[in-house]
Amino acid sequence: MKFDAIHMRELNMPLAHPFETSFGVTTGRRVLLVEIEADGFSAWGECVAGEHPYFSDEMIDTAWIITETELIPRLLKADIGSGRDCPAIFEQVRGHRMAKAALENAVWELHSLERGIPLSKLLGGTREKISCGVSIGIQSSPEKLMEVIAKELAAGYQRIKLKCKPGWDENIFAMVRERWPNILLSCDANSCYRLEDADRIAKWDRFNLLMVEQPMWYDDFYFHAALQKRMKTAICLDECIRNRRDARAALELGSGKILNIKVGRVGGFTEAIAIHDIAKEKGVPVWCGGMLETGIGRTHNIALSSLPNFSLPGDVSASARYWAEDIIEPAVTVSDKGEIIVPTTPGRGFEVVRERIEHNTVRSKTIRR
Ligand code: OSB
Ligand code: MG
Repeated sequence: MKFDAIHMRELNMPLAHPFETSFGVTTGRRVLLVEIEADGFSAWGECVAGEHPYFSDEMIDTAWIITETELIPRLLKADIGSGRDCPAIFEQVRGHRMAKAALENAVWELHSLERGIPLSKLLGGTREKISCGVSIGIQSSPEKLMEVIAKELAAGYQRIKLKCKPGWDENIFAMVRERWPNILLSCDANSCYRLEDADRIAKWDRFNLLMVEQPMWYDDFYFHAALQKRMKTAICLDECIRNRRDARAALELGSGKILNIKVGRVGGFTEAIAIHDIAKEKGVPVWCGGMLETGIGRTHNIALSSLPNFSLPGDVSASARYWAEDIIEPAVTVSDKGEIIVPTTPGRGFEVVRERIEHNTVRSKTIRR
């Protein structure tokens, strides 16, 4: 199949609440969306690259350039059978996985619409509903954090993940564990610790955390393996897993015991599924991470989370935690049991609201075949 046109746009959307991690505070998102038009269908993809190259080496501005000048021209020239054809079409371009994922995921969505089946089914999903946790940013005070946790638990979320950094870690875990001894609790360092912190982290077993996410460098396997040997608590890898080879290498080295799969970080659904399968074969649980997505990326995450080895609660949560008004209808909601129902209608299963997308658009570009 040949595509008629691909539209790019940048949306500027304020977050309902600022989100603070060890690498900085995000108050609003600049989101690159792509829309593919073909055979009377329209399908969307969201690029999760940040405003700055702080989580990974991509950012929205680099993603925009690569999408416009390298990826879309290749895609418009190609004859595409399915989303699985995309990695080969993009292969000559090294890296830029978040940019590639936006387009590849739109191709998968398009294919699911054409076939009249839910995106989740096309990906190999088997779950009718997915288990949800929340990722809670660093707060202005411990008291404020306790309030936020209480609210999320009352809403039904099954797992609380605390963003942490030196000075906002052990003291916080102790306080939270004292009030909630039995909840599923984890932390995410976003690569902020170094070798001199290893002795301290190795003693975090006392907090009974489900996992410690990406404590060391964003590109490291070796020192994560050394740290994992010193602790019972699972290390979960996020930033350092770029592809299926990384997943295999990291698991064989013992760098972690759980994987966070983010479809943008690994370059699209094809690679995300491959990583899921490798983890499954090795008996390693995975869960779906989030990147403060709008409804388009969020619903793609729901579809991915329906695969069988997504056996731990993920970071995919309700639209309202991020946006005053999401760009899809209905917004993503979570039941009081902390679950999202996987749509059973064709495609992503949620309608895009074009007026809202237009309203938030600050630049756009159409490239035709
Ligand atoms: O490391 O998982 C992360 C947000 C932005 C960048 C990196 C991360 C996160 C989150 C939030 O943890 C997940 C979400 O709620 O979308
Ligand atoms: Mg993370």
